[in-house]
Amino acid sequence: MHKWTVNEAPQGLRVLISGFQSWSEAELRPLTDVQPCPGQGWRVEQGHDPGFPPSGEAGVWRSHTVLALVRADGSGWVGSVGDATRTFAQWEARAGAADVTVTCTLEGPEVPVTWEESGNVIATLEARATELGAAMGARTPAPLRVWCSWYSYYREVTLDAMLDNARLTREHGLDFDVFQLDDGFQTFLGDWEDPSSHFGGHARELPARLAELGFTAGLWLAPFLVQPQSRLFRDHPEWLLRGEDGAPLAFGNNWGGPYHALDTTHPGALAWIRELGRTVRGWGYTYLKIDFLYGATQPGVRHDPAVGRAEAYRMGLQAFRDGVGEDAFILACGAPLAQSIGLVDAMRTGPDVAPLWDEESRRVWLGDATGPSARNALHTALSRWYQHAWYQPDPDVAICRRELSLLNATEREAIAGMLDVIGGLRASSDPISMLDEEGLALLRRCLTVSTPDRPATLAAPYGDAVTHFTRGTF
Ligand code: 9PG
Repeated sequence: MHKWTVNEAPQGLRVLISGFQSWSEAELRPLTDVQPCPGQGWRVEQGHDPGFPPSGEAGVWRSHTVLALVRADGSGWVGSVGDATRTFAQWEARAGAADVTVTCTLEGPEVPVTWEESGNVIATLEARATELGAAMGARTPAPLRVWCSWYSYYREVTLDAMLDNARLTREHGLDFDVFQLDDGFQTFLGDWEDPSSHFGGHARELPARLAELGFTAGLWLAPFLVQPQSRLFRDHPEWLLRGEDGAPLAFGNNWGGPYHALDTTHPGALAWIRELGRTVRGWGYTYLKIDFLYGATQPGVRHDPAVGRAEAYRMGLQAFRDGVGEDAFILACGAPLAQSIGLVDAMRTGPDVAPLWDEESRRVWLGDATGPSARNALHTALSRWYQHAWYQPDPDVAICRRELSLLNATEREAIAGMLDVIGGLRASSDPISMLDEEGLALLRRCLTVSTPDRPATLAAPYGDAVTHFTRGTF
């Protein structure tokens, strides 16, 4: 463990943290505040690293890969690492009476760890992020404009809904590059080739139909997850990550209950992941949104006990990349961030957007800002601005419709403005037929690709990253 003491009163400092995976909070907060930690175990599994969860203690903040302490004038200290391929760097800042103790624990092989004083935290963090990206061969292709089925059709998506929307965007001259089918086309996680009863076709029928309309076909998969009802679960229990008791580890709570994960150190599981990639590529999909990737990092008993969690994750990701090919575009989601650099093209850098601004009950009273809301999605993606050196950021979809939404006009505008600052992918999920003239105009604006911006300043009195990213928009 690396350890430093900062001889400065904690009351004058703010801390910048980045949570474990896409959906975990990233934020700039007064160091003496309490780092929120969800009370329910499954929410810790789904939004954080159960091996290094947020502390829940006043004045104790945990962060992954990087951590910064910031003085009122924007100067301070930056902690960073030189490599993340096989190592989790677990940072903690602990406020004392008149000083701060900072530690960095490496889970995995030793890597260079740097803790440095900085006259400008923004500049130093960006420089270190750029170095880490370069060391790990970051892929930052041109950003794509994506229509995704999730945020309006959810699991009820059908083949017809995909095609209707694809046709309508052409009629309205909306410039999407990719039409991406999300969760809902399959029966169970793991049985990707079995269509759901409501889908009205098979996922393999879509790419050719989209190609006729000039679109790249995109598909959502959770390649490391296995539902207990699936054939995969029944046929290959030996490929599953196990708990200390020897039983397949069940964690999280989605799709009607907990789920399992593949043990990505098992050669059989790795071959299956590679084959899954090859299969969907064979169906014609060249854009893959691969989700719930953190499943491969859960603490548990693995086939090869010599492989650590970060390395196991990367082996699984590499197998998928090998299957889909070097030229496929991979968007990772629910994924450990720095450990994905070099293998993915884009990364969701926040929790899900939802057609509502904030869900205060969950965020404030349950201490969990990993839930779906426009506020959580944008706040977190903004607080990770420096990560554009690691992959194309995906701040999730804009919402321009007025139906099926609780967002007001100001909130819809605010989302558009923040997407402009975050840069990266541009996406929408709106059923095109729901958009009036105003909605279409806003969507056209949201599909304009921009360059990621940096915060104007990290100087006090502002504590909230959102208030820093203005560029004069609001
Ligand atoms: C499909 C969705 C969409 C979405 C992803 C991801 O913590 N949770 O329970 C939780 C559930 C779903 C979720 C995120 C978190 O959404 O981010 O874009 O693809 O899966 O199921």
